[in-house]
Amino acid sequence: MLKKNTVSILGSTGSIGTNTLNVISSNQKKFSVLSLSSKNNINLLTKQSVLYKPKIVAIQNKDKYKDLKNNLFGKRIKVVAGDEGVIECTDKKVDITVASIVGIAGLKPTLNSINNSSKLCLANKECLVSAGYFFMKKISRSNCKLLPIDSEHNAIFQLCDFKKKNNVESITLTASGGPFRKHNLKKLKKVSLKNALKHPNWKMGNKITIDSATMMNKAFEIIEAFHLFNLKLNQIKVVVHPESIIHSLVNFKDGSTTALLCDHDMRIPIFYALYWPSRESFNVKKIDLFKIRNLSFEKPNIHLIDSINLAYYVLKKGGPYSLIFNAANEVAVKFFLKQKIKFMDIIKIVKKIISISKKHSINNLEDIYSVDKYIRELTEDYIFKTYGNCN
Ligand code: MN3
Repeated sequence: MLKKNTVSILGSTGSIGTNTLNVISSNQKKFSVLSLSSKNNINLLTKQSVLYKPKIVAIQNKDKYKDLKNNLFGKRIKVVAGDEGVIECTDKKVDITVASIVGIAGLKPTLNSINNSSKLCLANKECLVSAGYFFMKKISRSNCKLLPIDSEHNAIFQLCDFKKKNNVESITLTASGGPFRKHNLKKLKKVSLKNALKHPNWKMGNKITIDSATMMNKAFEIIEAFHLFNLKLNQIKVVVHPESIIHSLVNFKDGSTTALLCDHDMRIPIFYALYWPSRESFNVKKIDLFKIRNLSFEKPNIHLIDSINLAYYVLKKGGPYSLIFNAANEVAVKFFLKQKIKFMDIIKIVKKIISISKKHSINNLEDIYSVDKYIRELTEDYIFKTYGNCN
């Protein structure tokens, strides 16, 4: 019998987590689940645990520990809780870790998983956006192979052997442009929460859906690409491609450009990452060029271009500015989701916080957390002062 690959999923109840389990269930002879973790969703975590029989499950919200423990009574599954519990899930040797916790909360467990995983399939953006230099240094000193799951970066990974990077002139990240790619400023100012949560192509969590609408998501992806592939700023380009069929392109020095095409289904990059370095068949919708007929390309909406420009700006400024960028955006999005600020305020607030932040020095992980915390408080204060009491 074939030896199964063990898999740990950090953030198993979110969109990437559930898609990962969906891929795993298509070939349970190949994979066995070692650990699962979730922030809050004990109902789904219970279901997943019963189905996939992990050795250990973690619920980050300690208040839900007792209920989860009761749900899994007699199942021979170790139940742990809190941040420590999530980290405990990464303490055992494992073949594959899928890191899909949303936000800065994913940083510590993902960093810990580098010590114990042969392969790290990364979906969490903050590891690269907030702690890119730190994270990549740790990867380069480890035996852990890093595979990006984010569809654009997964495409670039598939297209190019970055050991021969000197052949590459630049990369082009594609962006769907979100639901407001054609909106003028007047319309953008009136965008409702409901409309901002409707992404034309991808079904994702709320935070990333809003980030796609503001184009902040593409800005974070520029930062991700910068660290993942060790590129210069002028080597990273963005094109709006509303059909989301081309997932990114590599432009070689000799004039050739290669592109990766597939349906917009997150299970495809997840499948690729889980099976890498081999390729196997996957029962998923394959693209039909005769049905697609046309692929189109546009410049980003001029009224949202500030988001993209911020990525280049913070990378140029260096140090902790990407961290500041991310923290300020996370807070602004939180207030937009609570309908306390307007859609276009998100970009305004993030720009403002970046401009008033002083340069913090970052020497270790604790510095990253303390700057992150400081910027979140600063952003909240700023929002309270500028937009009134938002409680
Ligand atoms: Mn993406």
